[in-house]
Amino acid sequence: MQTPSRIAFAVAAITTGALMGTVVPASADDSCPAGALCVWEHANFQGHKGVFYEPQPDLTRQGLDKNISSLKNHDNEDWCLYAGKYYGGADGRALSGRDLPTLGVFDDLTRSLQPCPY
Ligand SMILES: [Ca+2]
Repeated sequence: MQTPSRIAFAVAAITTGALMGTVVPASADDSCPAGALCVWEHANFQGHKGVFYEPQPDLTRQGLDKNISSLKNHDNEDWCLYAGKYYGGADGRALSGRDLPTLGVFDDLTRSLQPCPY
């Protein structure tokens, strides 16, 4: 089921895509295993990558605090991204199975993330 808020998040991610740069490292690893949420520091699955199977209350330790710019949700459930550490602040929902080359208003905003509890 899709709520209006989930749809708005996906649309926002798509509409800002044209504003992003075109620098693409040839060796970038844009893969993401089944069951994982994968995030990258740059748009279009470029740069430093994080692969998560568990909730992350503080992305500082992965070098991704306020730095995530694209993601792939290959888990079988939706993941929620939060503007605050420990799942606080504004949140956005990354739908299961969705690849998001840009994150719209959530670009460089996420400080924690977890499978959505609701
Ligand atoms: Ca970034």
